Amino acid sequence: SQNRLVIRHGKIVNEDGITEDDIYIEDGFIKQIGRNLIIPGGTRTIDARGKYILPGGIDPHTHFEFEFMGSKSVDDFYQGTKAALAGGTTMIIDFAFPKPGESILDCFYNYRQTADDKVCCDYSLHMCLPHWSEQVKREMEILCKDHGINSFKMFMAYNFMLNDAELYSAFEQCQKLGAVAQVHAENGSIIAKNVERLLAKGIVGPEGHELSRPEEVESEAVNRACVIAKQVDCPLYVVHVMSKQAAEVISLARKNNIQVYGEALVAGLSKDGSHCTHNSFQYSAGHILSPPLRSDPSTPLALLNFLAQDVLQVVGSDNCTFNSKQKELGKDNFSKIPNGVNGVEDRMSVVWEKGVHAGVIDPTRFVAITSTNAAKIFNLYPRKGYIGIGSDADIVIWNPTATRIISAKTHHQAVDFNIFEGLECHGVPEYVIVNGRVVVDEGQLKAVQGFGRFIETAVFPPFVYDPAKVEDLKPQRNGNVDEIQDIREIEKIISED
Ligand code: DUC
Ligand code: ZN
Ligand code: ZN
Ligand code: ZN
Repeated sequence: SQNRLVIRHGKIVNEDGITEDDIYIEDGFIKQIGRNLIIPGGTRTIDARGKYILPGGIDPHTHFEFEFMGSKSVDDFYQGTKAALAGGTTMIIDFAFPKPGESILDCFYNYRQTADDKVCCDYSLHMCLPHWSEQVKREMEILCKDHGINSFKMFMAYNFMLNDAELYSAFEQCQKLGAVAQVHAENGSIIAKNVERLLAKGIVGPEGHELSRPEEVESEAVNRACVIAKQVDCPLYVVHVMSKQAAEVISLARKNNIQVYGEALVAGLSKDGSHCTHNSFQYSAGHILSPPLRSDPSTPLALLNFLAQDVLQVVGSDNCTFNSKQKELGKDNFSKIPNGVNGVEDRMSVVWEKGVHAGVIDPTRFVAITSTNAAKIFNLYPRKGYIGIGSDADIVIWNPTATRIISAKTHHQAVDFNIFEGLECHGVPEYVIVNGRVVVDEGQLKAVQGFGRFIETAVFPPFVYDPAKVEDLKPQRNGNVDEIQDIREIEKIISED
C-alpha cells in the first residue's frame, strides 16, 4: 500500500547516536522503530543494509524566484524544491522579501500564494525586514501570532540595510515576541565607498567583488550584531558566515554567553575566492555571492572545523540562482553582477564529501548541521530533524560508498551553471521519503508538485537571562544548542509557577 512502508537493516543516524533498527512508516509519520516489528501485510519493504538512514535534510536558507539586483532568480518553488528532494533535502526555509511598497503581511500572503501550489517538499518562511517602522513592528507580531513565522532577517548591507538603532529596535521586538533575529552581516557603508574607489581605479571585473567586501567588513558587522543582540537579550542567527574572522567573532561571543548561532554555506565549505578571478567572466561571475568566497585558501577547511567544534551550527545553501545571461548585467561593473549561487540540490552530498568522507565531521554531526540544528533553532524539532516515533517521515537512505559527479547537465535545478561542476561526491541519496512518500526511488526522482506543505513555526518563550534563577538549576550555558533549549524549558517552568 502507498501509505505504509518499512525500512529494514539500516543504520539510523540521529544527532545523538547511531542505532540499528527497523522503521515502520504509516500515513506520513514514523509509527514504530525497533527490531521484530509487527507490520501489516502488503507493506512495502526497503532493504537498507549497508546504508545510513538520515533525517531528511533541512536547508534553512533559499531564495526561490527572488527579485534581486534587477533579476529574478531562476529556480522557482517547484524546481527548487524538486531539486532539494533529488539531493536528500526534505524541507526548505525560504526568505520572504517584500517588493517595493509591499507590507510584510502582504508579502507573507503573496509568498504563500506563490509557493503553496508549487512546493514538492515542506517549507517555512523567514520574513525579511527591508526597512523599519511602527507598522513593521506591529505586523511582526501578527506574523508570529497568527501565521507561524518565528524568524526575521535584517540586512546590514545593500540599499535596504537597517542602521544600528533600527537593528536594536528590530532585535528588541524579536526578543519580546520570542522570535529569532537573523542578520546578513556586512558593513554596507564601507562596501559602498570601496566600490566607488575600485571602479574609479578601473577595477571593474569580478575580482573587484571581494576587494570591495573583505573579511573585516564581514567580521565587524558580525561583532556589531552580537553587541546589539546582547543589549536586548535576543537570540541571533548569523546567516552565511563566509570568513575565518567572522567565525572567530562568533566563537568569542558564544564564549561570552551571547546567544548566537552561525550558519555556514555549502559554497563556502568547498570553494575559495580563486574561482572569482578566473579569466572567463562567465565562470567568475557564476561564483559571485555575498559575502564573497574568500581568497584565503584555508577558509573552507577552517569553516568545516568550526562546524565540527560547534562554533557554527548549521549549513545552508543560500540558493539564489541566476543564469549566465543574467550575470552579464555586471559585465562592465562587478557591483552589478546579481549575487547568488546554487546549492539546494548538492548541499547534502558536498557536505558529506568535504566533511564526512574527508574525516572532518562524523555522521552524527553531519545530521546535526544539515538537519537537526536548524530544526531546533527554528522550533521544528522533533517533528523535523529527527528519526523517532511520531516524527514526520522525512527520511533519506544514504549510500556512503556510491559516488556521483555533479554537473549542470544532469542537475534538476533550472539554472544553467553549477559551482560544483565536476566534483565527485561519495554519498548518494538512493531513497528520499517526504511525508511518507517515496520521492526518490532507487535513485529515480518522482517529486510531486504541490505535495509539500507550509509548516507553521511557533515562537519560543521570550528568553530571560536571570543568573539567580539559573544558578539554582545549574544548567551550563556553554552555548550548545541543546542546553540553550533546556534553559528555555526551565524558564517556562519558572514562569508557570
Ligand atoms: N547574498 C547573495 O549572494 N544572494 C542573495 C542575497 C544575499 O545576501
Ligand atoms: Zn544575505
Ligand atoms: Zn541569502
Ligand atoms: Zn572523495
